[in-house]
Amino acid sequence: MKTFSKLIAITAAAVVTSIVGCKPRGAQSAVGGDAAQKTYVAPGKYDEFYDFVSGGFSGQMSVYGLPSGRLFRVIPVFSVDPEKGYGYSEETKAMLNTSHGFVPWDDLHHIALSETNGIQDGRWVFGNGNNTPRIARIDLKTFRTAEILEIPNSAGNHSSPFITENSEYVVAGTRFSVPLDNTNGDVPINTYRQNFKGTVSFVHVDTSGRMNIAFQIQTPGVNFDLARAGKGKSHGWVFFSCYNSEQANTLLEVNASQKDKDFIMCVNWKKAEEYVKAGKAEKRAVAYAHNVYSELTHSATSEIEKEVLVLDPKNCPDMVYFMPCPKSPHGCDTDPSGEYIVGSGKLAAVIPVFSFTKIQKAITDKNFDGDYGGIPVLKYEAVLYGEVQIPGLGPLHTEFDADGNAYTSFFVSSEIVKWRLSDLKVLDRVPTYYSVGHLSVPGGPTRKPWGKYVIAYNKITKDRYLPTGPELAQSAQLYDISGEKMKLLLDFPTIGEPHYAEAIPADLIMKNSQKIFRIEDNQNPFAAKGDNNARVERKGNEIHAYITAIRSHFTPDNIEGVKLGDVVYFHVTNLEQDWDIPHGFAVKGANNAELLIMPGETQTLAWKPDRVGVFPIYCTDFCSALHQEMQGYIRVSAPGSNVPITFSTGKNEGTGPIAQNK
Ligand code: K7E
Ligand code: CUA
Repeated sequence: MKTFSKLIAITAAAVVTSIVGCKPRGAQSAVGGDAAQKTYVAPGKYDEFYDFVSGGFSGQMSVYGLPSGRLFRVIPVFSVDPEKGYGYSEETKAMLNTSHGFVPWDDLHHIALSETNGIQDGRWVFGNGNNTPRIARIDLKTFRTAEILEIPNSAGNHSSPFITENSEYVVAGTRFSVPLDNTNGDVPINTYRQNFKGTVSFVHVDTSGRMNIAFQIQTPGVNFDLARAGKGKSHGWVFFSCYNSEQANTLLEVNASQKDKDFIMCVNWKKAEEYVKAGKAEKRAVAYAHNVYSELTHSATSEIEKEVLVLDPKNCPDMVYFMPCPKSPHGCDTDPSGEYIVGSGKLAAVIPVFSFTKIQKAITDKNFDGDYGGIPVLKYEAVLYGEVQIPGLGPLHTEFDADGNAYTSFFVSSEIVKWRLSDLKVLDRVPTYYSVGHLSVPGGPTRKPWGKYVIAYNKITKDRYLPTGPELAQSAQLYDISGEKMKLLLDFPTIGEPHYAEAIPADLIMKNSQKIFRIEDNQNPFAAKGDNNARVERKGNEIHAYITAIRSHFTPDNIEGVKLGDVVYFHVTNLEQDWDIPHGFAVKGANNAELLIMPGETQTLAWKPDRVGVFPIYCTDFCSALHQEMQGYIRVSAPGSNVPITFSTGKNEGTGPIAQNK
């Protein structure tokens, strides 16, 4: 084993040396000779971490192993996915319902793993829909989207979904301020300052994972960008960065970069809870979808909720404060102790670090610098712990290790800078290839960072990969942070544009991984729990085919009596009770996708035949040596035909000699 990995290391070093000629100088010097050894996970061995990576404008989330960078799974969240039938099957369509109807796409930026006592617990991972404001919860037993909640009074759910220490809340701050849903939205755009408002939402997560909007806080019309919950001593608070305190509504590039400082908004959510209890929140009429997938019925339901509770800081003193933060803050990150809040002004020359203790003191002393839209503004000097000087250009996001160090990404200068929280001294910097956005340390946003690695999620790859036409691979880079100096270990391409990611030790998740769904528990009303329940029924112009699938046939596999103008619902139940034996189901000409049905599950494909004829059906997932035999036929007759409904498996064989090809 030892010699083997040595060999790998030598080979990798040779490869690196042989390609330096066509690489920028920094690229090769950044890779250490032992990089291959440190990322090599031998065949049959497991990775140490699961890495959940946002898919940006793909609307998906993807799951990689670390340190290998191997892709395990793409989880469709806000996007339809033909691979899994998600958003195409009748059972999953409701997951993508919104108050705007069916929205089969979104822009997923941020990942939040559930926490207990500020430590990742491996139950769920949350993701935000940035475009049509939504928060999704993925169940990590099944790696499937279990719930999607739309956020009303919001337009651009970017500052989301950041989670509190015990998963009490995931938050959602609106990127765009807009006229609120219960007001007349038909106003001139240049009445922004009069009519546009911001909101931040606190979405409660109960012990089963179910989300509901506990309350919203109405704010002045700024753009909320990112957020982090307090932890430890700052538990009970959430910090939201915001820009456009100028309240510009056009050419924000210039007009929202006027002021020397924008804000981090500090929200005391324990106080907010008290105000809600005391009846200070106003009930407002809104409409938003709440979609839940049940593992018992194997189906999603979508309800439109009609009301939300809104707190106005004007009526709720001591709940919300603004803290000045230099020039258009983006990232807003809290350290493992909860004492430090790190702002990252995209256009700033320093990284301001705020002290929670000082924030509390400034509040007690009323050390304010006036107010902004009626909300007290804390004095910058009074809450500042210090500034990291000359760190780099364009700081975006900061993560932490367990040893008191912070890692900040710099988009403009394309680097990761390591600095120390105690004295704000820069300790190390490494280049990224290129233009890093978020970065992520396993457990980095929690009270207990697991450390070991920092991963850069890059916006541009230029020459790092084989060219693939006009659009090049998106990419991540893995760095070793176990020593004093950061060391580049690996590049790996990603699905969609990666923004944020969170990594978690594999054993916190793999032990809970679901293997099958018990067929006895299947409560899908269209399930056929055995071949004797398989049948085809006509209801007006609907044909319901209750089909079972088991290696390697469908029951029934010959269906006749369908007429043009009918809609056929194939309700396919996978009778297997073995791990890793899904069956697929497809029919020629269907205007949707396949079904991919897990063991014990029922899924439904709706098909409207467009012509008379005989159509093949088949299993799409290679399930046995006789997978290719897992097929059948469905006959579609003319509208007036008198062909009766018949169905069977193994009983309809033709007779006579094998036909000659004439
Ligand atoms: Cu910096 Cu949308 Cu978190 Cu991307 S955001 S990088
Ligand atoms: Cu079932 Cu292939």
